[in-house]
Amino acid sequence: MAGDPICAPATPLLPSAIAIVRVSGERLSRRLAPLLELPAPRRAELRRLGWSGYRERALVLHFPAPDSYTGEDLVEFQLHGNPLLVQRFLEHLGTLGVRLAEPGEFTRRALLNGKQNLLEAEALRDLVSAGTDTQLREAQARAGGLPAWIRDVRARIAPWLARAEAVVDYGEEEHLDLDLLEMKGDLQSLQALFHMEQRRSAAAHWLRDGIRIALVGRPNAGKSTLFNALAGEDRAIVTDVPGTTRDVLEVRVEWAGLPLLLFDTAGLRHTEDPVERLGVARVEAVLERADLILHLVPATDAGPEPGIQERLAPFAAKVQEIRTFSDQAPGCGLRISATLGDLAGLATHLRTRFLGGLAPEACLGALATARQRRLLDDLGGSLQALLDLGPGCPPELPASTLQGMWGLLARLTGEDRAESSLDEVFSGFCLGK
Ligand SMILES: Nc1nc2c(ncn2[C@@H]2O[C@H](COP(=O)(O)OP(=O)(O)OP(=O)(O)O)[C@@H](O)[C@H]2O)c(=O)[nH]1
Ligand SMILES: [Mg+2]
Repeated sequence: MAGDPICAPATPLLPSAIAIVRVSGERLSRRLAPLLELPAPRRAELRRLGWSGYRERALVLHFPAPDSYTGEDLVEFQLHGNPLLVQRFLEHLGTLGVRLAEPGEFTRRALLNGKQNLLEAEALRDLVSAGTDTQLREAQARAGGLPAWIRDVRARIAPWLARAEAVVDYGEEEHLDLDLLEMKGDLQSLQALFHMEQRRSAAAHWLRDGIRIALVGRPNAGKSTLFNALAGEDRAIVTDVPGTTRDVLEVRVEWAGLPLLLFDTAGLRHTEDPVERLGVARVEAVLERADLILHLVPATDAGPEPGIQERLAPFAAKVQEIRTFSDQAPGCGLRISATLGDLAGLATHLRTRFLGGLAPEACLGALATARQRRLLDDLGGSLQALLDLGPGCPPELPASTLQGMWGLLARLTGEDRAESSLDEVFSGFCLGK
């Protein structure tokens, strides 16, 4: 029920200097009266709190409705950062009729009270979990309000929607007509806009989610050397002994402006060594989960080993062969020398493959989540259906297609509050957000 008082820790339950507990709901000054007198709006004041034998001095902030994060009365308590103390405090709030919030419930209320749109809410969720600088910037760019293109699209289709609906409702008695050709001519240019946004969002989704890259190849192909070079530190052991790497190593890095999750693996070969065999077996799971499998083949080899190619065949669409040891033998194609630090070809390859040639900066602010991209694709499909309408079609067709597009935009921004799509978004939130 919107408006019933909720509370949650806004900081992790770990020993720390300060723990923040948030409370949101209607008429909080009355609800919390047995515990404290709320300070003046937006003024931090110290309060002595006492309950069931516990005594705490807390800094308290009060944001009366509607000027708060949730749009309701909101109170923040800064307590000493002891998890047990926070637990006891939350329990006491429970006795005052303040229940524990669901994950994302504060932000959900912000959305319902018009404080935020759904795109901003999703961006805030991603901001909290961003793990690299690019991911931070990507989430921040999306947190900055409604993208201008959405406003433009609305402004462009609104008059046609109104006209189409008028023709459906009063066309006969008022002798109204919808000039299909004129409408299509006017909306045609949206096609290029949608294509561009789809391109940007296909790239932005990699910036948001990160790219999982598996390094595979025969023993001594240079996998661990490349892994270390990309990680910028000596994470994996490198030797000229074949079979050095046994386990799967994992590192999260930002490289060439891209957030990468790298996996170094055991060299693929038939081996009697039981430990190495286990390592080779583990490669399979990495191959499954990878977005890109870099098959490292030394430039000094005649070519890739057929046995390995066979093993990678089921993943062919995401396998890229890359020649290592470019400092030791001439050749063409994608070539690197991790020991010389010559990795420019790989950077170009990754940017082309995952960003479609766009610069990372050009993708900032684009729609990036799976939900958003689905709706964007649907919008593109609806526009195509509209442009495909033949002469003489009944006005109900363009009217319902335009209504559909209007509805998709509303689902994108969260103005359409279909519970299922909100649940999808807020299930990913942490407690207290
Ligand atoms: N000259 C040259 N040597 C390289 C290059 N890459 C790796 N090496 C050398 O090749 C040897 C094997 O490198 P690793 O990175 O351990 O190879 P690996 O593929 O991880 O090997 P395993 O873990 O045994 O499967 C080391 O002596 C590296 O210094 C390169 O690009 N050029
Ligand atoms: Mg290795």
